[in-house]
Amino acid sequence: MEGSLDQVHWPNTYPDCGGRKQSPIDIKRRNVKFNPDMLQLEMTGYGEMKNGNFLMTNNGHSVQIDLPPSMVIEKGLPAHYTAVQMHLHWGGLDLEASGSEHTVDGIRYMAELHVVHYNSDKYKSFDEAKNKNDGLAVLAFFYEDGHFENTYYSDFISNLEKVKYAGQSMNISTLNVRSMLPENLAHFFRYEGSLTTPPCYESILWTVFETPITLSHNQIRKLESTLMDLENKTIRNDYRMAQPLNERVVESSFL
Ligand code: GRE
Ligand code: ZN
Repeated sequence: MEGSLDQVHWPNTYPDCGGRKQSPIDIKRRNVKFNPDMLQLEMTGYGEMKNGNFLMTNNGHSVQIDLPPSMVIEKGLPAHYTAVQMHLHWGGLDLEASGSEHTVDGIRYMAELHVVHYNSDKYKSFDEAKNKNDGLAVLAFFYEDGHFENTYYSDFISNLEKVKYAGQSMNISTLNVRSMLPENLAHFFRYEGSLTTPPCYESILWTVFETPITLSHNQIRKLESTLMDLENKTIRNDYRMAQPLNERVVESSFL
């Protein structure tokens, strides 16, 4: 979709993209502030769901799975947040390009998962919440490559072939989001930011987990090479460059 050159012009059309609380950011460990009051998240309904109807879509710039309202973050955030969708951002085949949006001390990971939620204590829907400053919470996870196939991703990776072209979608009947996350959820960073695509609303409380998810080299390669955009070009490098931190502080749950 947007090459990194176009990103500079986003604020012309979408003023929020030029705001002071934009995402993603480079997380600099030495500037992070430990907050011992930040507790591990408690999620309900993230485990195995059977006989469901979960839509998986190639929207032309990413792959998205719509999530059911039974998935709720009950504790660890300022309100209850209900899941809406998850999607990924990745790099490309050539340049051995990594494609995470957030970086840590300048290091870019292979890819990044966003599990998007809205504040369901205060708002009735994602659409109502998306442009409110307390509207959204996104859980972000990094991917790294390793030697072993991550079997919790086998179905997801093979389904990519079925939504190869922009606009295609399919139904998934079994989904276990918890199994697609790292085992250790204790270490995370938190800060106030924005959507990483236009209109860049500054509505997201970000939780970026330190422990990455490991996929095999082959799985990463399939993620990077399968999906096509509206022009039938491989979707690659669908990440936004790091934005200025400005007056914000990044907190961590760990020392
Ligand atoms: C996006 O990539 O467009 C996005 C996020 C997080 C929340 C919502 C959203 O990165 O649309
Ligand atoms: Zn995203």
